[in-house]
Amino acid sequence: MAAVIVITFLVVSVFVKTASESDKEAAEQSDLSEAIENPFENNASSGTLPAAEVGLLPSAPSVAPVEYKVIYSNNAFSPSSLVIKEGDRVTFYNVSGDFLWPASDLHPTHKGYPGSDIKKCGTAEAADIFDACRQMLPGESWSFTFKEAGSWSYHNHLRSSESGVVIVEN
Ligand SMILES: [Cu+2]
Repeated sequence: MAAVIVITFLVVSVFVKTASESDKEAAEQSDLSEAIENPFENNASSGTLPAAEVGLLPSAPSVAPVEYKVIYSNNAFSPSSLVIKEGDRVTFYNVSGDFLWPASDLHPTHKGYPGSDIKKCGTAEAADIFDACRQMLPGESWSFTFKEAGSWSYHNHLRSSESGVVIVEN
């Protein structure tokens, strides 16, 4: 009887040992296959490159639009001349104590920038023209995105001798 118990114990022990070793092997194999797959995961699986590398590619798209500031104070725009790229945005800040109404030349029709016309103020098209279409209070700002290349002079519609220019390159 004792011999049967000992044999049973040995058989069970061997089985347990074998099972735990094969689990361990399986776990190691799994780690190994992950280690092999990982180096390719970034490039092949997702199809994208890390952001830092994108700019180095010759076929990379042009840089993201830039936001520029023009400050109006003391009856003048600063900078009075600004060079930007197509698609960049210019925000006019009224930091003076007066009203401000930046708009495309020529005064008073404002038709210099393509599509602009003071007659469009108050219509659905007002958002697409180089014209604030309103008196900006002290402390207010107004932004316009330049989609057309060219040299676009502008003025303060309330005092048309106050002027500046935005040069848009493509
Ligand atoms: Cu005007």
